[in-house]
Amino acid sequence: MGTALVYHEDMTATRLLWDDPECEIERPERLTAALDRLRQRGLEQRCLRLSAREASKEELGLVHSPEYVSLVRKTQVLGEEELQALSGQFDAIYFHPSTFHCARLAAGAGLQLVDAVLTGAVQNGLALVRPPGHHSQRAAANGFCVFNNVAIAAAYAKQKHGLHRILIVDWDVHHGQGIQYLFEDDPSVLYFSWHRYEHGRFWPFLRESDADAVGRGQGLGFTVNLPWNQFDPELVLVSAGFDSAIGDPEGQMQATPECFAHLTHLLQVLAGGRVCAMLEGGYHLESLAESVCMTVQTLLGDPAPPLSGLMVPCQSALESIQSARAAQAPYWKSLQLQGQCGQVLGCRIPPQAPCSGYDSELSLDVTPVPTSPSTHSPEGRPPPLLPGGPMCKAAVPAPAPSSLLDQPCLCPAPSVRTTVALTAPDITLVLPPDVIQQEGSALREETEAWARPHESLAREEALTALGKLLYLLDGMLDGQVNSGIAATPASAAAATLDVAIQRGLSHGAQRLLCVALGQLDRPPDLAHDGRTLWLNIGGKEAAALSMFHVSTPLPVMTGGFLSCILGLVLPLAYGFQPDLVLVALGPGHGLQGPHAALLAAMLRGLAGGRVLALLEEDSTPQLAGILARVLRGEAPPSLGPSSVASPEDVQALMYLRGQLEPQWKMLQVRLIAEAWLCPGARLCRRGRWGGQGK
Ligand code: X5A
Ligand code: ZN
Repeated sequence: MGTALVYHEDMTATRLLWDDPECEIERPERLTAALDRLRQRGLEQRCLRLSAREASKEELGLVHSPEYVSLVRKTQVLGEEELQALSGQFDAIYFHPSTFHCARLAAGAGLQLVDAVLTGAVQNGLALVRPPGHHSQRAAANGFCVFNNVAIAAAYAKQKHGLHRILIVDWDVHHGQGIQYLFEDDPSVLYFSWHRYEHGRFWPFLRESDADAVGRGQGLGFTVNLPWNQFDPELVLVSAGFDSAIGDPEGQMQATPECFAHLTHLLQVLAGGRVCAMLEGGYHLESLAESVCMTVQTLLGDPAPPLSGLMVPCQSALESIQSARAAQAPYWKSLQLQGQCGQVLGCRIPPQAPCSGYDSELSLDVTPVPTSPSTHSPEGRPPPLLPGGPMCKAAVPAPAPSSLLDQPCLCPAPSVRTTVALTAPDITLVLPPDVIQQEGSALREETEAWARPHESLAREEALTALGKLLYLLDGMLDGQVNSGIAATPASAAAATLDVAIQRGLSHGAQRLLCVALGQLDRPPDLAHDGRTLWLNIGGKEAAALSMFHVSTPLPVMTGGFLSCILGLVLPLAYGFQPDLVLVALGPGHGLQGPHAALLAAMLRGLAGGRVLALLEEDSTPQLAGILARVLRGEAPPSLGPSSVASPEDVQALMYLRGQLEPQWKMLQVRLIAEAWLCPGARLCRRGRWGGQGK
């Protein structure tokens, strides 16, 4: 449906006229560097270009006082000395004669983006603006921010479009205290911010930036200071600051540009993909330009490049997340449930920060597991054979900022994004136009050779399906096709999956993640060499037979399914860093289209989007269609009002997390996100939307 890019050249006019080391980093080149890079990459050309308009007085009045707006208006006619004197009344602010015009364009750009997304003209978009907005308050400029662009957009989406639940994600390195103040008693706007804090020693040095600020009045629980979130929102606004990116002089953090692709990708499963990002901070021009490209590329639906580096949460991050969970627990049921289970099972944050993505030594093994660190530690991996695999950027431990930025991304986009290789032709009817219907098949002889050991593959229909699957898989492994869907007769599902795994491993995949839904047993001859992570959702009971062989029952409730994906599948998948993902919907998988779509959409964040979905031949055309759309980059449909996880769901999840946490460090992250995914999860809230589901 498209991505909007909202911009106006006039916004490069405002600049610092005097000497001020604190403010000089907020300069016009921030916009031109980002835009130039978008052009160079051909990304700008793929967007719907919108020219920013000025926000009106009434629109600014949605969050600012009339007195403040007229104060800023008057700066247009002030001389340099007066401008400097007025600027000095605020913290980290400079005014320029063009400030009022620029700030109105910046706010207006956000409104245009919201209009474009909410009228369905586009799916999502980015507003490239300055001055930024998230520090600005009802009657005060602050931290380079004059009007609060994102807050105005949220108030406008409520007022003009009648929305009731808006999520604001603020990934700028600074706390957007301005947005927090404006919505702290408003339960219809969930403000989530992660930011550098340093126990109050990082700008803006505020006590209320800590995790225990949770909102007030009706808005208790709707201010979340720290990591990730959601409450089945209708719209996602992003305060997209890139000053947490590597090389930034303000933030001094280490986020690689790829991180922003993943943040964007994770947000795209919310609100039916309606994501409006607006530029906030970001002061290292190179890093800013790259990070903006990653964001736009992901908004356009391209798969996120694999993350480099160690997948290990650091101790202080774990502590921060824990504080935020503790502070939020009174307001969100699922946090309470899991808190209890976690204690019972003794899952706590370990005292020492671990040093590798996952430990090769296994304590709970029933089956033998590999112990050679060279196969298991991310540092010692063999180079990938696949184009665009996780090692395509030659990840090294603790990469130096400059070397990371110097390396061009070596992940070429395959010429074909998604291919569907189905045996029942009527399914083509529901496919999007750019999804290719595969005609080809692997050579008959080769197919037969792969099928020989499997009785269930002897039948002609099974062989035909296998030939198509092998052809598709080879296309993916050779880098011609990014993702695909194949089908097989139900009776041959397990054997077909077995062959797909063997073929993938022998044809270049270094690490293969297999997510098997329904009654699919782990292939008996699968080697325990750590190259395959087998995850069965639909087993009889929760069991971790080894760190690479995990089985869990299909969750009963939608909330349980979400927790399973967010709290188990994704942490394991991100820790494993596969370069190929197989997701198989086997006999009795019981998944509805939207659930399957969400799973596929989230798995698409792995392996550069190299995901092959295997369906049963008698699956509905709708299921194939929805998966094809998600795999080519469309947002999955919203799950709608959903139930919280059942006690059994929570227990299975907590049991597995407890078992696997010593090996898979990503599991140490205690999620906050899942609490917001279910409207029913809200505690202590009547009226508004608390009791009525939506
Ligand atoms: C938007 C933004 C930062 C102000 C830092 C002042 N403002 N030291 O990133
Ligand atoms: Zn910032």
